[in-house]
Amino acid sequence: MTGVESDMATDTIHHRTCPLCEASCGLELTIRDGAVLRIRGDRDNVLSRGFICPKGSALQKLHEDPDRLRSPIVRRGDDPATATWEQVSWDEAFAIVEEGLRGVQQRHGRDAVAAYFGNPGVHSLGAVIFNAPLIRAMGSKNIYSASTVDQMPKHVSSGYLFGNPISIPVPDLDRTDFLFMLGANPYESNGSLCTAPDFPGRMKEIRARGGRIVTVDPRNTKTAQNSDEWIPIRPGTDAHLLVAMLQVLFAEDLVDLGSVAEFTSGVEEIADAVAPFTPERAASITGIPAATIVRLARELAAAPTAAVYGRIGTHTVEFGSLASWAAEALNICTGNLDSPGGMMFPLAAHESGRGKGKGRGFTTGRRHSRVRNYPEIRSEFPVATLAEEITTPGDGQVRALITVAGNPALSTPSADRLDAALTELEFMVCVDPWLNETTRHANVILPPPSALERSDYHMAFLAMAVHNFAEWSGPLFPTDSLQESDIIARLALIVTGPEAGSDPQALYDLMIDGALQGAIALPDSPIADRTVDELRAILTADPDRMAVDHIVDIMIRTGAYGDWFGAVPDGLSLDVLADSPHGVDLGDLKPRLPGHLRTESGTIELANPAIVGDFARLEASFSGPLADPSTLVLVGRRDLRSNNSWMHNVNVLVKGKERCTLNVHPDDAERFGLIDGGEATVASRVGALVIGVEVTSDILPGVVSIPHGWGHSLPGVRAGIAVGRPGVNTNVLTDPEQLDPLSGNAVLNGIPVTVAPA
Ligand SMILES: Nc1nc2c(c(=O)[nH]1)N[C@H]1C(S)=C(S)[C@@H](COP(=O)(O)OP(=O)(O)OC[C@H]3O[C@@H](n4cnc5c(=O)[nH]c(N)nc54)[C@H](O)[C@@H]3O)O[C@H]1N2
Ligand SMILES: Nc1nc2c(c(=O)[nH]1)N[C@H]1C(S)=C(S)[C@@H](COP(=O)(O)OP(=O)(O)OC[C@H]3O[C@@H](n4cnc5c(=O)[nH]c(N)nc54)[C@H](O)[C@@H]3O)O[C@H]1N2
Ligand code: SF4
Ligand SMILES: [Mo]
Repeated sequence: MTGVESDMATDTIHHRTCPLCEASCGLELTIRDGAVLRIRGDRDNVLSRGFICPKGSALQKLHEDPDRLRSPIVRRGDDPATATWEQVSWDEAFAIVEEGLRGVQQRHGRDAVAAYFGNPGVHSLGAVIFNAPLIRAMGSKNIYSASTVDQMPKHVSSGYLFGNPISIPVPDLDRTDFLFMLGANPYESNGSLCTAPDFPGRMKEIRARGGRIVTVDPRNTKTAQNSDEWIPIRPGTDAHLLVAMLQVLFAEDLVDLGSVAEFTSGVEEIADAVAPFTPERAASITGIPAATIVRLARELAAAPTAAVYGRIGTHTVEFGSLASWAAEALNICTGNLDSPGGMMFPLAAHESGRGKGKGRGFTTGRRHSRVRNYPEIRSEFPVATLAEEITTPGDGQVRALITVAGNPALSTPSADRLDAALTELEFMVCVDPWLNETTRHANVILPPPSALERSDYHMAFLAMAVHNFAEWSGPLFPTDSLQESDIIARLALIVTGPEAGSDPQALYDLMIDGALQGAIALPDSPIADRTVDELRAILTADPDRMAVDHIVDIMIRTGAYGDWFGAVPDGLSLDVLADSPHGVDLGDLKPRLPGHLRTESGTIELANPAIVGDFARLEASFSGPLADPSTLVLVGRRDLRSNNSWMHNVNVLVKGKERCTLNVHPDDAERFGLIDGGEATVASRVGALVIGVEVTSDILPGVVSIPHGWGHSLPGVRAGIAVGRPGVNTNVLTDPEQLDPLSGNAVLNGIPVTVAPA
C-alpha cells in the first residue's frame, strides 16, 4: 500500500494529508491489526512541521463512526420523521436514481434538475475532479454551491482585477513584516483561502522576527488577542474602512505600485472614486476613530512588506465584493501584490504556470435565475435563491435536486425555509456519508468511502499554500464500496441520458485521453512526438491507482514542475510524490505577474466598471441601516473543534461546555435583561430561536454572536452523538433577501436582530 512504511514488527506507519480543513496538515497514522492506533502530526512534513489540531486526530473517529453510511440507502415513507431507510445494492440505488432524475428531466426539462455542491467536496479529490463533468452533463442552469455562503466575493474581485476568478493571492506569511487581517480567525479556523498549517505558529514567527499583526474583528478573538493590535469594527463595514485607507494613500501621496506599476490600469479612476470616502466619514460607520484609520494606512505604506488579508467577516457581508476588492487594491497600491512578503500567487504542482498574460476576462450574467432574476456568477446562482426556485410554480421550476457533500438545510440563509422546500421535490439524491438535516429528505443516499479509504491530493488548497508544496497519498484502507469519483461519474452518465451507458470507465477514458491529447498538442510540447496510448500505459502501470490518480498524475507530469513523462529529468510525477511521504518542497512563492493575468487588457484592471459602479451603493449606505449604531446585529463564529455542520457526531469534539451559545457584551446583557447562563430569544426579520446566553466582554457592544452548523434536533437525523447535543441553527435568522449584489453571496454577518430573555 502506498505511503506505508514498516515501523515496529506489528505496527505500520502511514502518512497522509488531513483533508478536514484548508490547512492540509501532514499526518502520521500508526496502524495496528488493521485499525488506526494513533494519529499525530507528521514532524517531518515540509509544510506543516508536525502541527495537528483536535480534528485531525478525529479522522479515525469519523472513519469508525457507526452512523456513517457504508452502502446506499433508500427512503420508504414521505415524512422524514417516520420514514424508514432500506439498504440496497449500488445497482438498485442507481436504477432508482435513473428513474427519478430522468423522469423529472423528461416531464419538466433539464433546468428542473438542480444541484448543490457543498464544502467537503472541495476536500475530496473525486468530487473536485468529477463535479464539473456532472454539471456539464446536467445541462441545467440551476447550479448552486456553498461558494455563495462563503468566498464568492473573492472570486468576483479576482475576476475583475486579474481576469480569473480563481487567481487568489495569499499572504506570504513566512516572509511578511506586517499582516493586516480582517474578518479571519485562524486560531479557530486554521486559515482559509490561505493554506498555512500552524497559522498560529506562523503568526508567532512574524512577531518574533519583529513584524507586526493587526486584526480587525467585532470580536476580540484568540487571533486578535495574539496580534499586536485588535481593531474592533461594526459588522459589515470593512469596505468603508478599506476604501478610506485607500483614500488616505492617495490624499497623502503614499501610493507606490512597485513591481506591478507597469501593468496596472485604472489608478486615476480609483483615486477619484475613493476621494469622497474620508477617514472621518468611515469612522462614523465603522466605529474606528479617523486617526486610527489614517495611522493604519500610513503603517501599511511604510512597512517594508505587508499583506492585507480578509476572510469570512469581510466576504459574507453586504459589501463583500467591494471589501474583497479594496483589500487587494491596498495590496496593489502599496506595492505588496506579487512581491515577497506581500500577497502572492502560489504555483502548485498540478498547475501549468504557462500563460500569455492576457485572456478573455471575467463576465457574469450569461443567464438569470427564474424567480429573482439574479445573474449567474461562475455558472451558478446564489444558494439563497434555491428555496424559491423549488417552491414557486411555473416553467423551469426546480423539481429534483442532487446534493454532493452539502448540508444546505442547515448551512444557508433561512435554512428552515429551504428545509421545508425540500419536501416539495419530486426527487432528491444525495452523495453523502451521513443521514443528516438535508439528506433526510433524499429518496436515495449514495455514501462515498471515508477519507482513509481514498486517495488524497488536496488540489484546491495546494493552489493557495503559503509555500509551494506537493503531497499525495493513496488509500490507507481498501474498500468494497464505490469511490466518490465512481458515484459522481455514474450520476453524470445518468443525467446525460440513456445513450451515455452506465460504465464510468467510459467517462474516465474520455477525460484521460482528452487531457493527454491536450498536453501532446500544446505549442512546444515536450511530448509532441508521443502517443496517447503510450502515455496512458505509463499512467496505468500501477494497478492500485484509480481514475482520479491518473488525472492528477497527468496534471502534475505536464505541470510547472512536471517530468513530462520522462522528457524532463528530475521532474515531478505521482510516483515521485508517492515516494515522498512528507511532501515535496517546491520553494518559496515567486512573482507570477504579468504572465498570470487573464484580463483582456493584459493589465490588473483596478477600475472595472462593476466595482466602480458599486461606490454609489457604498455612498448610499452612509444614510442607510448600516449607519445606525443603535441596531443590534448578529455575527457568526467558529471554534477549533467544530467544522461547519458535520463533525458534531464525534464525542471528543463535542464534549465539555456548551459552545452553541449567544455571546453578548455585559452592557447589552444589562440593557436587554439577559444573564450569563440564562436563555434568550433572538429574532430577525425572517425567524427566531431560543439559545443559552454567554456574557463576554470580548465582543463589541451592539453585536451578538452565534456559531453556525448546529441545530441537529430535526426528526430523522441519524447521528447518535450529535442529536444529544443539538444546539440551534443560527441560519433561521439569516435573511435570503440580503445579498452582496456583485457576487450573490449571502449576508451572514451583520444581521439586524432583537434579543430578549426567553
Ligand atoms: N450563519 C452562517 N452560515 C454559514 C457560515 C457562517 O459563517 N455563518 N459559513 C458558511 C460556509 S463558509 C460554508 S463552507 C458552508 C458549508 O455549507 P455546506 O457545505 O452545505 O455544509 P457542511 O456543514 O460543510 O456539510 C457538509 C456535508 O458534506 C458531508 N460530507 C462530509 N464529508 C464528505 C465527503 O467526503 N464526501 C461527501 N460527498 N460528503 C461529505 C457531510 O455529511 C455534510 O452533509 O456553511 C456556510 N454557512
Ligand atoms: N474549526 C473550524 N475550522 C474551520 C471551519 C469551521 O467551521 N470550524 N470552517 C472552515 C470553512 S468552510 C471556512 S470558509 C473557514 C473560514 O475561516 P475564517 O474566515 O477564519 O472564519 P471565522 O473563524 O468564522 O472568522 C471570521 C471572523 O470574522 C468576524 N466578523 C464577523 N463579521 C465581521 C465583519 O463585518 N468584519 C470583520 N472584520 N470581521 C467580522 C467574526 O467575528 C470571526 O471572528 O474556516 C474553515 N475552518
Ligand atoms: S488544522 Fe485542519 S488540516 Fe490540520 S489537523 Fe486540524 S483539521 Fe486537519
Ligand atoms: Mo467555507
